[in-house]
Amino acid sequence: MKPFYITTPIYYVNDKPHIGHAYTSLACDVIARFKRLDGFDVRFLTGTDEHGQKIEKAAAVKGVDPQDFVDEVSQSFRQMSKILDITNDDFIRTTEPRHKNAVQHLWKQLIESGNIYLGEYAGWYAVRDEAFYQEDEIVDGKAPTGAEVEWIKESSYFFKLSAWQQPLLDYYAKHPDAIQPESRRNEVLRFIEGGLKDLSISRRTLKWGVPVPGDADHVMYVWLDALTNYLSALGYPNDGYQKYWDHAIHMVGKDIIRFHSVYWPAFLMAANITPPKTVFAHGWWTVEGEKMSKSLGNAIDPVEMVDTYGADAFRYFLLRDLSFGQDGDFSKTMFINRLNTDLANAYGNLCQRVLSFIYKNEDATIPTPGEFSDEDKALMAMPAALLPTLRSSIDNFHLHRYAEAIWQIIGEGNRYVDAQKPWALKKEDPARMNTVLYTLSDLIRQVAVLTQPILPVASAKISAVLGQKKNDFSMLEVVLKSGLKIDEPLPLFAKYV
Ligand code: ME8
Repeated sequence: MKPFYITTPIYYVNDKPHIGHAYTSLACDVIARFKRLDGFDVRFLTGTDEHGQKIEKAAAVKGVDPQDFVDEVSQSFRQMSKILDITNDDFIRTTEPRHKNAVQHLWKQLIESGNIYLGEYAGWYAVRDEAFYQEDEIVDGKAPTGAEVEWIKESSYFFKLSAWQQPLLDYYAKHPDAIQPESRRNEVLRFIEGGLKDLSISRRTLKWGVPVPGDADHVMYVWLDALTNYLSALGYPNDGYQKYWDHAIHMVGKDIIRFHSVYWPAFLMAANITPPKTVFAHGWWTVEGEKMSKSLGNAIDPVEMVDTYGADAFRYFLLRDLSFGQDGDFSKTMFINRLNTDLANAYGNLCQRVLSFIYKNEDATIPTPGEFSDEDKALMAMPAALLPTLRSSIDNFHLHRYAEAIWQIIGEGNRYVDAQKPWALKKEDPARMNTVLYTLSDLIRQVAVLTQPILPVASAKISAVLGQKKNDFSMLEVVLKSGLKIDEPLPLFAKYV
């Protein structure tokens, strides 16, 4: 099986998860689930970023020890994965020994290759972004991101980022897909072409971090520490990490593209490791037209959403509503509309109409079909025929098109029910009714295979009703068994006002 590696950013544990974190994890989950169904050997990683000044401050504000603080908040991110039905294979925390060992090893590699030197940093630092800013980047006394900055002046180790300007440009010229979408790639290239300055990669005044090997007065810059999680979770520096590493896809929000597409590949090249295959930066969610912020208290809590609407509904909306890569707005009205229109009315209704009809009128048994018309055959062939399109929507990160394409088939299914009127055929032509019901059941069975990456809960329910145990894409090649006893179908999706 071909290896496949996908990662979310590791989230800061200064606060609990919100819709933005859920979104990135969910996007990765859809891709990971699809690839597993499509026969890949998938490794899907998420986790938490637990060091640095931001976390140290957040713990201090609560008056707790940083380790106790991160232990607690990290749990809420694990919980988010669980509740959203996210199928990560591993959950890495930067406070784990396996991670600290890996980062210290990487540091030593950078020393050995002559990429680190001791100097003095004097400049601006934004704790919120955990980022250094140049004087000319400061706007009205703030970072370009709007974060507060403070002036720091201290002894610091530097990474020779300036030496990697040309190698990075050469690398991206040879690997045009390494940064996606294209607008982000252009943004990164412009930044690199603008000139790279050496990067401060240690702090003396901070205690909450991974100690610099051989100099206990310094801890590592939190981004060098954090980025290395993608390797430490694969067992780096032990042999064997390359198996997945060569196929790495980092999914990130557009806020952290520079760290992933400039600093990270430079650190890697300097340690003689190939850069990640792809970094994809998706867009930004606002809520009812506003930026999410603590002061507005408008963050959408994934746990509350799932408690109220179920994991599938939240997953479906996030994935379907936003053109993947673009910014989007979460509006309660749009959310409810989507659930009612696409889930309850379109998909739910198709399943309920057909399966309840069989349950009630056909003694809960999949009928034996007669001769299929061209239309019947065309309908049953649609899901398998869609697979190449779905594959390309996943491989090209057009995630919103995934559901869109399947819902066209669901629309066809509903039109077919309306046109064939199985309830009327019951008296007029029972044999034809059997063929129609069989055709529809087979369509539903296959659609449930295709919807698994987005709607794992509903898909599992449909497969259980239809007694289908295995659910990978090979199930699109088999035919539904007539005479199969089905379980009572319960409504899949609620309707909301
Ligand atoms: O940056 N819309 O962690 P973080 C869309 N620890 N996505 C959003 C979002 C929004 N409004 N808000 C957050 C960090 N995200 C570092 C990463 S990786 C080595 C270290 C998502 O907790 C998006 O993926 O601030 C963004 O990049 C990430 O959460 C930032 O999470």
